[in-house]
Amino acid sequence: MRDSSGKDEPAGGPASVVAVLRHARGMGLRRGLAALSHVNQPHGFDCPGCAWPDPDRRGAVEFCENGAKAVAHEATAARLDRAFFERHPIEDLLGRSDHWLEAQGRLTEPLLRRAGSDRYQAIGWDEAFAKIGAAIRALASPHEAVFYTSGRTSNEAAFLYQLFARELGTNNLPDCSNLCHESSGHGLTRSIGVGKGTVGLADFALADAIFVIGQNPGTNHPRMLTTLAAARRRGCRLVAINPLRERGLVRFAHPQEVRSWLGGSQEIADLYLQVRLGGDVALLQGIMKELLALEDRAPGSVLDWDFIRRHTQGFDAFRAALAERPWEPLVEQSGIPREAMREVAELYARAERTIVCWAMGLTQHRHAVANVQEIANLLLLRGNIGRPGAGPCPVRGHSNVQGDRTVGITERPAPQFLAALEREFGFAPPREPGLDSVGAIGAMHAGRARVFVGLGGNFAVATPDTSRVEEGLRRCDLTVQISTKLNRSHLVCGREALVLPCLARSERDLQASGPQMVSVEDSMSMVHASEGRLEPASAQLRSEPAIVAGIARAVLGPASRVAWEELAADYDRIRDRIERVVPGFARYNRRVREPGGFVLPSGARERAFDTPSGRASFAVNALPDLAVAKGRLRLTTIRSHDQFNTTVYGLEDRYRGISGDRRVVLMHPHDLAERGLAPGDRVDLTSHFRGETRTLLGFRTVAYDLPRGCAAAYFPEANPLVPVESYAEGSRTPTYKSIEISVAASA
Ligand SMILES: Nc1nc2c(c(=O)[nH]1)N[C@H]1C(S)=C(S)[C@@H](COP(=O)(O)OP(=O)(O)OC[C@H]3O[C@@H](n4cnc5c(=O)[nH]c(N)nc54)[C@H](O)[C@@H]3O)O[C@H]1N2
Ligand SMILES: Nc1nc2c(c(=O)[nH]1)N[C@H]1C(S)=C(S)[C@@H](COP(=O)(O)OP(=O)(O)OC[C@H]3O[C@@H](n4cnc5c(=O)[nH]c(N)nc54)[C@H](O)[C@@H]3O)O[C@H]1N2
Ligand SMILES: [Mo]
Repeated sequence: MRDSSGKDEPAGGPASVVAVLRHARGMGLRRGLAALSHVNQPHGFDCPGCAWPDPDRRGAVEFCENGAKAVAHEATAARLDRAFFERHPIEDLLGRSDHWLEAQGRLTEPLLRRAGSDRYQAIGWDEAFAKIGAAIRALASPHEAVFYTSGRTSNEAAFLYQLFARELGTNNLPDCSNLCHESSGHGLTRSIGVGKGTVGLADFALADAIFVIGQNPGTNHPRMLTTLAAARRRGCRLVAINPLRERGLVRFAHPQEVRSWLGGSQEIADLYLQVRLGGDVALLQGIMKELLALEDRAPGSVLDWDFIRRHTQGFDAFRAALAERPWEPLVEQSGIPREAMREVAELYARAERTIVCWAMGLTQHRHAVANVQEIANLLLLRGNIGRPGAGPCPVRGHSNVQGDRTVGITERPAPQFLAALEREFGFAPPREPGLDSVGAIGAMHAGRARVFVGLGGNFAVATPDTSRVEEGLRRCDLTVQISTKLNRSHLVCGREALVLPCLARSERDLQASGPQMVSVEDSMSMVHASEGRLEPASAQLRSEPAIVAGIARAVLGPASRVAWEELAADYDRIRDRIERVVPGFARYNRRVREPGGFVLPSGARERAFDTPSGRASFAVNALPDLAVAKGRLRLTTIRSHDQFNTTVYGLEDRYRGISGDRRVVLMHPHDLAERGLAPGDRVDLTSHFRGETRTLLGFRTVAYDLPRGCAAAYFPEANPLVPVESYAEGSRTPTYKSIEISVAASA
């Protein structure tokens, strides 16, 4: 079996520094170190990696191994010129791996693939904008256009983008949030009236207990480990809930501390529960059942009755439902014995202040919204919300995914937001909901959506059901990708296709009024500035705000109510508009220039719950149906240590001890043996959903420490197995973490 005990090797440590230097060399060491010295510094740029916040007191080095990789790959010295596209027809590029495409370097000029042509050719910006203008104006309805956003886009670009879509007349604004934390937004809004977390970084220094559920911070939010290790050192208790024993949750050594070079490291989790895939509702209900039993034994000592009475509703129904629930299915679904649940309940009852963190392990299931509501239930029972050191903390993915939503990227805008937009700009925005990511796939496939524009991201690869998505994109009249790097979405073209190359976050952005900065919102609602410093990868690159403004003008023409050129010339003017439309941005331009920025207000943080009743709400959830047919497994898809979403940096999943191959499936040794398989065997994976099957050939088996009946494979290699109709109830997030599969030896 692979080493996943984590006993010997901590996450982080000297190996992280070695990895950073290797990637810095990849961008030319001088440009590399220059770039890294500006990451997450005042007057520098926000790390384009994850959305974990920056500490108040920053070190000279405020990035992690994987942030360094993200910067290194953005700041690479490699360039894609027009000769490259002459040499490589699209068919040839389609045969290359995602890793190879990414490694070719930065896009340098706008590209067009004309109808019937087999390759991209360079064109001018004006011609590119004119093409988009003509294609969108030719549509029978604005609802035939889809405007996708990935979460790296700045507040300024995102605000212009949604403004354009809504002046055009559609709310078709799907985004990566639909694929990511949408379930957190839904669950939290139902429970506490706001779709965001309520804690700040300072709360982690006060918490007595921290739960980390369905999240692998050692890889995906490495700077969070510094926070967790510090909490642990001062006696805070840590509970990890994860089917895989993730190294970073077991042991950590800070790569920038001398101690770590001498072998010093820090234990992370006190309790590590290897829950079965999808078993979190059962596990959390079991823990709460034990908690209520503790309260019954010593009434008034466990629950926060004052909080429950004054600030919540639905407690009696919740308690009654839990009391009736038998133990057997809770233990069976979660795979966790009752004694372990009691141990967690006791730990939780002793902690004065508790934070619960989570990520994709909870949000990408059919019952994902219920997962999030059970976390809210757990916190509400002891009043762990709206006071220091306590609260829910959905840890966001993309560095500005939260900010994009705040400034209007959503297919379901709130009426108040639309009213403010109408007041400010003088046009009537559309009221009917638009397409989300899953909806966009269906609409393109059915020919109801005919123009696709992607503001960043890699829609063809990040979404489920790859072949369905590709068919949909190919049926479009026009596909447009606004990107820094080549990826597969550029190669899955509509009748015509455009690639518009943009500035990256690390690069200087010069507009008519002078150098510009943008702003982003981190996972804890802090809005702060980001200013690129590097020379742009090509003189032809344009900024995202400038590109969006160019498209908007070309589509909407002189009749538009928005002064697009003025806004793109000076981003302060965009921020002034955001301030007048979105609550919480008062004195935006002034406050965003203060070191560290400012925090957006949230009622839940003050126990003012923006629900219909004005109270936080206990939710009663049925146990999900997790049964699979005999002989089948439940598959989850995970990130390796060497990728950022669909961008694959390398083939080294260091903490899991897997290297050289990404087409692998992790299985329990007994599940392998039961099928007559050995580690390293080639197998075919088939997913089963409503009588349909989807198959991937030739994966390699890896024996791994995870619960029986569960399996794991990498995102995005396994995406073709995920049916597009299989999504979370309520949030419509694809069930990337829960796919019924069968495994058979390859022929
Ligand atoms: N370096 C790097 N950083 C990143 C990213 C990246 O790709 N690379 N991606 C960014 C983005 S967009 C996001 S959203 C985040 C993602 O951050 P994570 O959510 O940490 O990413 P995943 O690899 O999807 O990990 C999910 C974790 O959930 C566990 N899990 C799977 N199924 C279940 C389950 O049923 N129950 C429980 N309890 N656990 C389960 C898996 O074992 C894994 O540890 O990271 C962001 N940061
Ligand atoms: N199976 C499976 N699928 C998943 C997930 C999973 O856990 N399992 N996770 C889902 C999640 S959480 C997410 S967030 C989505 C991610 O979905 P996306 O956000 O669509 O995908 P990314 O891979 O992050 O996008 C990478 C591309 O963005 C472009 N890019 C990078 N930087 C910039 C920039 O500054 N500006 C612009 N314009 N473009 C830029 C580059 O061209 C790069 O190729 O994937 C989802 N898909
Ligand atoms: Mo994400």
